[in-house]
Amino acid sequence: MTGIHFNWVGGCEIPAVDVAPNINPSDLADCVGEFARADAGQAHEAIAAARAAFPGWSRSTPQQRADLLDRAGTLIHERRAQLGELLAREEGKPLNEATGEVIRAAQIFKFFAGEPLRPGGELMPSVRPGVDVEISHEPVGVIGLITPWNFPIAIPAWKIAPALAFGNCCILKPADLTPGCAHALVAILQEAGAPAGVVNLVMGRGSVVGDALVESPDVDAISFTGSVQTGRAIAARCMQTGKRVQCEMGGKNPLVVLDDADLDTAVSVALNGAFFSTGQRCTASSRLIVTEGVHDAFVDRLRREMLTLRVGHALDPDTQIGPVVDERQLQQDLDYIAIGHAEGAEVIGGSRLDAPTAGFFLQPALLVGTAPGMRVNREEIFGPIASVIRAADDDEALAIANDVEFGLSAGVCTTSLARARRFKRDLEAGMVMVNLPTAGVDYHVPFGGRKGSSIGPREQGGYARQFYSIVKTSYVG
Ligand code: UN1
Repeated sequence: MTGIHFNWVGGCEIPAVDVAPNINPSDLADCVGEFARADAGQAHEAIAAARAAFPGWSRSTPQQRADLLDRAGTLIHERRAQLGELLAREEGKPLNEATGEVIRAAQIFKFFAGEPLRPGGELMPSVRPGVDVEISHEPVGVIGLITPWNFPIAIPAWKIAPALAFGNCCILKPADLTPGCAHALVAILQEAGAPAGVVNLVMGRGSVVGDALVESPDVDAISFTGSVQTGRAIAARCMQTGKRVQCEMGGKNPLVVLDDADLDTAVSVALNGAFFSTGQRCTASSRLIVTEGVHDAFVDRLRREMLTLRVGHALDPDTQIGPVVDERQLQQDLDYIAIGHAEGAEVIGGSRLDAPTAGFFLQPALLVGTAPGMRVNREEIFGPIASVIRAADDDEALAIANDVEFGLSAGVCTTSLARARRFKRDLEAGMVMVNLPTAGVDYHVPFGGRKGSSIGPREQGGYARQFYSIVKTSYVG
């Protein structure tokens, strides 16, 4: 990928008013390409293009929508090697994980290709004689999709695919750090035959393009994934401007390891959940809450295995943990390691690493001997850093797990069915994982959280219909 990559508005690439380089975090000498940055005027052009396309697309047949999404899924899958390499280069995920994410994006399009064809309405008699009531789902309109850098193809896919499946037009505003996958995805949708204006791409700054989408009276809904601070501000503005809104934000996900856990399972679940994808997942296990009987054995094994994880260039086949996404995030990670140390944690790992290429490499870190009230146990870090909290028993472990403002994902490792049932019931989280990592979710089932983690209906699977369509109740006499 070289040269300038332009924004897509109304089915055409539009001239760039500003461009920014997309730098590989594994190798700062590698520029993935130059990407356009839109101004507010171009964001408004995209909104107008989506509005103009809406009457046609909202009345398209289920077959037309199914065919478009199916073709897009096929093209993504065919190009998985090339797209996986692009993702690994721009975001820093190791190539196998990056390619896995591309395949997941293809699967998402294939799943949503079936959605327009699945029945969605109800018909029932009225309480009044001679009257029927129909409950149907209609497209919402023009939807602004604001996506983060950590899943640069899967998250745009799981917002664009249901938006289109249910007859909406959309404007994608990808994260500034990862425009490449978004650009490639929108180009594939054009190639697959998306009518002009149905999908628009407006790369640029959140404070310019994101704000334009949130403020515009011609945008009917916003789906956002990103930080708590931005999500809350977006949700508040959407309320004021009368928009439907869905925000997936932070997590401080607990993984509870109980005395009777299988140690091999618990250690591999913790390693994967806490450190894979460089811990840059809102579903990452950042608090490992371990009961007394297994604490020392668990920490000992986890420490040893964590220190063998190979950190390196995302395209190196031996790499298990890629770089941190950028300098700012790396600094935030190092700051939290220092804060944990100052708060009294024993810090294992966590040094900045040198590699043959200049990049943002950080050795994973385990913070041992932490207390639930420490900042490292309350604030989302978003790096390869996990803290360990010792709990006296199941009751205390559960209380600690729930004692944060977030509630996205939560895990428990146990061999007891009764304990698993109890934690499944009582963990305050949108998703509970038993003997599985807190991160790494299926694409055909609901995704989302509770408390400070989420606002609005769930994403993904059949539940996506709740956000991307609007219910109409018709009375026929
Ligand atoms: C996953 O864990 O498979 O931004 C998905 C995030 C989430 C997606 C996590 N929205 O990390």
